[in-house]
Amino acid sequence: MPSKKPQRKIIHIDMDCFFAAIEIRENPALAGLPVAVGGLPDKRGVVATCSYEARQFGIHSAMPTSTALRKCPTLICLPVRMPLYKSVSKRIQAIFRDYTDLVEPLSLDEAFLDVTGSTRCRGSATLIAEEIRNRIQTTERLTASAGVAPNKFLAKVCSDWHKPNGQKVITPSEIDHFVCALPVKKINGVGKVTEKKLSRLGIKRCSDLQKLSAPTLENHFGRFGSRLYELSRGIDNRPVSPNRLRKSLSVETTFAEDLETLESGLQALNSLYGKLLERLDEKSTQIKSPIQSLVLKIRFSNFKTTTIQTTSRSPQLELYQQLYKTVWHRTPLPIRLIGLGLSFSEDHLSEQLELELGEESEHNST
Ligand code: TTP
Ligand code: MG
Repeated sequence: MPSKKPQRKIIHIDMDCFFAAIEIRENPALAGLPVAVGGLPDKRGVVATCSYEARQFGIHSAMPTSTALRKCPTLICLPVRMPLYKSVSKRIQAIFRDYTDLVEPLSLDEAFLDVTGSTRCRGSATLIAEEIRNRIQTTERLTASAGVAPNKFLAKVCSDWHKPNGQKVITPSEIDHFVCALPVKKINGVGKVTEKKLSRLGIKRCSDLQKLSAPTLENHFGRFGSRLYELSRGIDNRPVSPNRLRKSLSVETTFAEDLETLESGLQALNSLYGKLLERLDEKSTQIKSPIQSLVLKIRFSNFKTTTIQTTSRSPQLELYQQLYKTVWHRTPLPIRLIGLGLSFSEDHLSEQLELELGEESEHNST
């Protein structure tokens, strides 16, 4: 048996209102003003993110831009400039990699770092997080927040704690005290529905959750129940995986005007299919397993959303068209959004993962 593993040191870094902060940096006259980045109101776009000044008006990500403008008529709405944000993202990730190879990006502005083995900053994760945030500030003129903890779950909760431009550390001895007081809605995966369900069971905080046995939680929440059992005790053994394998990929578009006919829908689907192939090509290095199914997502004019899928080993336009016709005949309503997705075989993923872990442990034992 291997000796007891050292307590891990995980950092979660999350940039503050990332897209908006970059736009404000590019045009300092916008500083202090309510700024949103996203789709335009006449195109029925939604807000991707907004400045803290805009958040004070109740504006948030995914809100229709037209609603945001009603809440704050002086809101400055800017279009998304993805290539610019990607270039910043690349540079901040290079800073992360200066401290450890174990960097797992979650999105353009967010990553987990495992610095357990790092000798930088005298091996102090707290100092590493501070130094990284200082470097981002100096080189990019942007602020980031960080969480430092013995696992991913707690590190992510902590990076949000003193946002913006703050950081919070939880040491191993503080875990119990911290999680007991933690509201369950802070647990990643507990959305409005689960929160309500828990609330009906009289559960508001993790200390309440701790009173339920694992089987009881599994009865109520299935597999997520056993995860709740662990997370409510501050336990999370997921490793930081630098080469996280992709399980799905999708593209979608919301139309300026609802599509009223089958033909217009099929036409839109054809061009979206082209985008899907482009994206598949872009992400090819992250995909290590075969395609398992094709997924079509449709949102109707009444905002009801449906998804339908079929098994296939390759992205085929004809199959998406068939799925589309099925939905159209089932629900003949104007269509607001079409999404095309691919899901990759999970069995293969776990085989791949085992293979990689096997190689790693072999490496460790030599
Ligand atoms: P977040 O980190 O969720 O948000 P944020 O960085 O804008 O703000 P915070 O200070 O609260 O961290 O997302 C990072 C970027 O991803 C965000 O700037 C824009 C983009 N994004 C979307 O495009 N759509 C979304 O629904 C969300 C949540 C984010
Ligand atoms: Mg962020």
